[in-house]
Amino acid sequence: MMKSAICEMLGIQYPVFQGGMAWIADGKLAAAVSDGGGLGIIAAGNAPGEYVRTQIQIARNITDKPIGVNIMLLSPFADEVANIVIEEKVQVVTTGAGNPGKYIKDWLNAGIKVIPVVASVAMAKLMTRLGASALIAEGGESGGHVGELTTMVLVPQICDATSLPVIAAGGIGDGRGVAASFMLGACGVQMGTRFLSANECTIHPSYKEKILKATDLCTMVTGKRLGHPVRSLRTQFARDYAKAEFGGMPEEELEAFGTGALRLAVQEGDSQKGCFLSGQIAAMVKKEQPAAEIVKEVMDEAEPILRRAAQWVE
Ligand code: TUI
Repeated sequence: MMKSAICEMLGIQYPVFQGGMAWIADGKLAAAVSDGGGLGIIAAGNAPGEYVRTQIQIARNITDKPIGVNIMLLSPFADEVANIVIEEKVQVVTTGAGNPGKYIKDWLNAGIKVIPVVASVAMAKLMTRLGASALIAEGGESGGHVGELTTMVLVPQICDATSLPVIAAGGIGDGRGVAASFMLGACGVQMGTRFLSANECTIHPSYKEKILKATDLCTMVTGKRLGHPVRSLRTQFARDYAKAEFGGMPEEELEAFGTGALRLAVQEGDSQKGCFLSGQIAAMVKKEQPAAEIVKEVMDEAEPILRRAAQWVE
């Protein structure tokens, strides 16, 4: 059984976070992960505060274990959600796609553990100075909004730049990824794509099927021109978007092209117009199973790998 600093800090059994995937990570999925001993995280995405409050309450009705909320800082409702997590006494807040600096003091004063996603050393240092509780170092192998650096390169540099516990994210899909993350200096992992196949994950069946059928080269990054690069499955929509992006479509038209595409993928499974966010590990997702089983399975796989690692120096 592997325990780490993050387990102690948060009172969780396994150092496994479920990523706060917009439109996907609801109260039901988060509760299943937390109930399984990991940290389930509700995604606020672009949703209004009251949606997030409802999801927190749904999770609380399923589990009394700690849960987290991920605040997507580009959301027009970020301020509103920032207050709701305080009112609802959420145990952990993670943030993505920006600098959460203006909220950190209030969250810490409310007793919330604050764990920003960082994609650079500069942001890691700033968050450390502002009193963050831990950091998630997310490499560009992840699905959704991606930074420049890979997990292999980012995690050790973030570990060198901070004394806080570091959670590795991006490109982790099984126990080998967990073990490698610990080798890089992390004391926990966050996985998103792997949880898309969880029984409790309520995405459209055709989204799940696309993930289960994915192969190694199935994802691509679009959106660089508008400053928000996003990794998704290489579907018709992603190809069309890339063509428009490089073909000189005016920026406002390009913006409109992408609007609503996440919802269409998650709720309608729309293969033509949906944007199916996915990390590069999609090809490693092989079966549907309970979220709790995923948490336990990756940790059970990691343990013997880390034990065997000693053989290299014998
Ligand atoms: O946030 C994510 N992944 C996401 S957010 C999302 S929804 C979306 N909607 C519209 C446009 C774009 C995305 C889908 N997936 N991951 C966490 C993450 N945060 N990855 C990278 C970062 C990040 C990037 C820059 C964190 C901080 C940062 O700081 C820049 C600055 O200086 O403000």
